[in-house]
Formats: sequence, structure tokens, C-alpha cells
Amino acid sequence: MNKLLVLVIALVVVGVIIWWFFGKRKVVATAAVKDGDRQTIEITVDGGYKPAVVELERGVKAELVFVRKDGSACFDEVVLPDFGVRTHLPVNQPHSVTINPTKAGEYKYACGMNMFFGKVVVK
Ligand SMILES: [Cu+2]
Repeated sequence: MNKLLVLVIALVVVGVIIWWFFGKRKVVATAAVKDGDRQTIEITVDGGYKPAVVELERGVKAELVFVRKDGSACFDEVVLPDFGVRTHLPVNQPHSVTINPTKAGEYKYACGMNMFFGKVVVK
């Protein structure tokens, strides 16, 4: 009886571990909205970047509209190194960053201090 209990507990622990790792990897990407020859997506900056992962269509000019609600100095700047962007974000005022995603791939971006991260996925 004791052995069965240990087995059940072990299975539950393994299940939780698998769920934890699987769940962590499965971050849902939010796709930009395409309108003619442009695509747009709004990213809220408030204790992080929301959505954390945005999906863009390759070869279509993309406008990332950062809406900064968090006044902490951490979010003064946003840096997209792969697109040569480092820009200041005003508080409570949408700020557009236009990039040209010509190559498929995953591109990380961060706050000016490299503490908070977001990701652009080009498909
Ligand atoms: Cu920071």
C-alpha cells in the first residue's frame, strides 16, 4: 500500500514538472493586424511588455505602437538591436516604432537596461 502511495506521488510530481516546462514554453504570440502594405500592433509597457511575443508577417512594414503606462525609469527606452532601434518612450503617449521585417526569425528586444524582454517573431 505504501509503495502504491509513493508511486502515485512520484507520478504527480513528474506530471507537474512536465506541465511546468511545457507551460513555460507555450507563450502565445499575438499577431499584428495587417492593413494594406502595413501591419500594426500595440504593445503595452507596464511592468513588462504585453503581449510579450508579437508575430509579424515577413516583408511587410510593421508599426509597433508602444503604450507606456509604467513611469519607472526602467522603461525610459526600448531597444530593438536587430532593427537598429533605440528610442525613448514617453509615458501615457503612444509611441510608434516602424521596422522592416525582411527576414524570418525571432528577435528579442529589451528595455534600455536589458532587464525586461519582449520578442518579435517574423514569419
Ligand atoms: Cu530596465
